[in-house]
Amino acid sequence: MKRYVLSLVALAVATASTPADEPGGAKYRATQPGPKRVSAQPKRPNIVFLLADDLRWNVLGCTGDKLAKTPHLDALAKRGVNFRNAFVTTSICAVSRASILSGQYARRHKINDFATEFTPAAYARTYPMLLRTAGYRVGFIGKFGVGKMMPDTSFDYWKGFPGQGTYFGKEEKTHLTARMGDQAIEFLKGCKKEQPFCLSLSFKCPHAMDAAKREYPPDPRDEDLFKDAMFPIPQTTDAKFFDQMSKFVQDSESRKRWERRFKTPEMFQTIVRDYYRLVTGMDREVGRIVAELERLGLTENTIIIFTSDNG
Ligand SMILES: [Ca+2]
Repeated sequence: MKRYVLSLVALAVATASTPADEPGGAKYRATQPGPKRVSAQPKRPNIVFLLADDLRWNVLGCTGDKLAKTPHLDALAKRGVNFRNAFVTTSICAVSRASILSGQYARRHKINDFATEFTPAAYARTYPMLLRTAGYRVGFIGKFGVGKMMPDTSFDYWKGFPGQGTYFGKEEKTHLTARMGDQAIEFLKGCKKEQPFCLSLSFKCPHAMDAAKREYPPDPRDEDLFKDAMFPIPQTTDAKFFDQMSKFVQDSESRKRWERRFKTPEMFQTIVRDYYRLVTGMDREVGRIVAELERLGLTENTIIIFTSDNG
């Protein structure tokens, strides 16, 4: 999916500016007749880029899950394009996010851990910075996910944070996902009709609070969802598959997490119900953002992209 996503963004940038000394620019047109222009400047699209964290591909209604409650994402998929044959090239947070921001595979951007930063030159070529250079108002909300130094001053609107974030702060009663929705609406309200914008919103949801007592705490409004649902246990949970794996896989971090989350059928149901509640909470905020775009009369010229860093 990411390659398609970044293609769209690159198209927006290409539309935004044509240097005068390149073919197609002013000097070239002065000596060559060229094609007739229909209008001086096509209206540049706004972009809302929504990124989930650790969202499995198949836990949305629009990707075939009959138990999921994701009406707003399903509606987006219905009126948009659902890329059904898309792949994350490097399925871990920071590396995947660096690919999304830069449009490059890991072997080229060379960010292969959680501490490495973009070089200043590479950061200037990320999609938000290219759009900003092209005149866009750029906003970032949520988990930045690449390096530890936050590029807060390079955005017109910044509500990003380093690390993983927490669903509930010490004093904070509102769920993080809902707070991010509030921030997105604040950003949209601050936009002006004459300036295109790009909002990047990176949910924490539905990432775990690793090793917390409750690892996937939902919005209190969603506590009652899925209470009676029984989620199907994957066939590959059977020990005969695990026994066939090599020792380094059997001893891996994944197995430790499986032990504390999925070891018994009861643990599996408890964790998966919370995970689906978190996804529904995220869906609610997507719905609020789309409703705000509609209220502002911006839906006709805004590209909304929804994807995940890894599953
Ligand atoms: Ca992730």
